[in-house]
Amino acid sequence: MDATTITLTGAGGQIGYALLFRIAAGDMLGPDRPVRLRLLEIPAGIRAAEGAALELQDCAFPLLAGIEISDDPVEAFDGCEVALLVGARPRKAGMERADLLAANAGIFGPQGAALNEVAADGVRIVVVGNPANTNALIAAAAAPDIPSERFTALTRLDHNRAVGQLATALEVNPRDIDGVIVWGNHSATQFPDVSHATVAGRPITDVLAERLGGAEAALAWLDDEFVPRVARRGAEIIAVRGSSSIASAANATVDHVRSDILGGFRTSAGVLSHGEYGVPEGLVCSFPVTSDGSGYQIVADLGIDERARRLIDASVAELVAERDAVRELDIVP
Ligand code: NAX
Repeated sequence: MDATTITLTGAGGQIGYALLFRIAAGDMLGPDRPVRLRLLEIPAGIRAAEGAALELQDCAFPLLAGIEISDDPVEAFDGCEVALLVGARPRKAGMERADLLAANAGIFGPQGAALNEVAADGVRIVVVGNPANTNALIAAAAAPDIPSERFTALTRLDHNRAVGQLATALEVNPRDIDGVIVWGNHSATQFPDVSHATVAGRPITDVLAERLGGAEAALAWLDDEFVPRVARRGAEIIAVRGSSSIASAANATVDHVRSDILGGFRTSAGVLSHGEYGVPEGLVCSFPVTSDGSGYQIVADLGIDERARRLIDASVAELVAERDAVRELDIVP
C-alpha cells in the first residue's frame, strides 16, 4: 500500500509530541497503512520537532515511510492527504477575543491558502488549535478550491469526555454507550446531549432515572453535574494536572481522523453547517456525524426538545459572535 502523507502543524508542541507516536504506530489509519509525516513548525519550534523526529527514528516503526520538517506551509502541505492543524497562538493575559482571533487568522488563513495550492485532491483537514471551530472557518475561507466540508474542527475530545463520564457514572464499559452528541462550539458553551444516547441498547435517560430515583433527578444530574463537568473538563485537567489536556487531545485527534477516513459509528465533530438543526449556514459547528469513509455527514432528523434547543442555541450564538468578529476584521466573507 502507498504511504499516506500526513502533515502535522505545531509538531514541536505538546499535543504534537503525543500525536506523532500514535500516528506512526498505525493507530490513526490502521496497521496496514504506511504514513509519511510532514512536520510544520515556526522557526522557534523546529528544534523540538527535530528532536521528536529523532525519537521516532528510535522507535523503528515499520509503518513510518519518512519524516520531513519545514517552516514553510507550501512545502509542508505539498501532496498532503491528511492535515492536522494543531499549532495555534495561545491566549495571553490581557488579550481580547478579537486579538486572539486576528492572531490565529494570521496562522490559519495562510495555511488554508497553502493547502488550496498544494494539497492532494481529497485532502481531509482537522483543526485542533483553538478557537478550533472559527480557525476551521478561516482556513476554509482561504481555500476556495477545497470543498469547505473537508475542513473539520475537533470536538471528539468533548465527545469522548462525555462518554467517559457516563461510563463511570453508570459503571459500564464505554463501548456499551452509543449516540452521545456534542453540539456547538469547542468551548464551555458546548452542549453534551444524551437525549438520543443508549447504554447497551436502552435509553440512557431511562437508566439514569432508574439509578437516581426518577426522571427529575436524572435531569438535575445532567444539568448540574454532567453538562458543566464535560464542558469545563479542560479547566479541571489544568487545575489537577497543572497543564492542559495533551494525551487525551492527541487520542481524540486520532479517533476523529480514523472515524472520518475509515468510517464507523456515530460520533461528534465540528463540520460545516448547511442550515441543519437551525444552525446558520456556513458555521463550523459540532453535530452528530457518521462517515462511510468519504467524509463526515451530519446525522439528520433527530428530535430536539425545548431544553436541547435552548442549549444548542446558546453555543451557536457564540459561534455566530466569533464569525462576526472575524468578518469585521475582513478575515472571512
Ligand atoms: P503548544 O503550545 O505546546 O504547541 C503549539 C505548537 O504550535 C508550538 O510548538 C508552536 O511553535 C507551534 N506553532 C505556532 N504557530 C505555528 C504555525 N504558524 N505553524 C506551525 N506551528 C505553529 O500547544 P498544545 O498544548 O500542543 O496545544 C495546541 C493547540 O490545541 C492549542 O491551540 C490548544 O488550545 C488546542 N487544544 C484543542 C483541543 C480541542 O479539543 N480542539 C483540546 C486540547 C488543546 O487545548
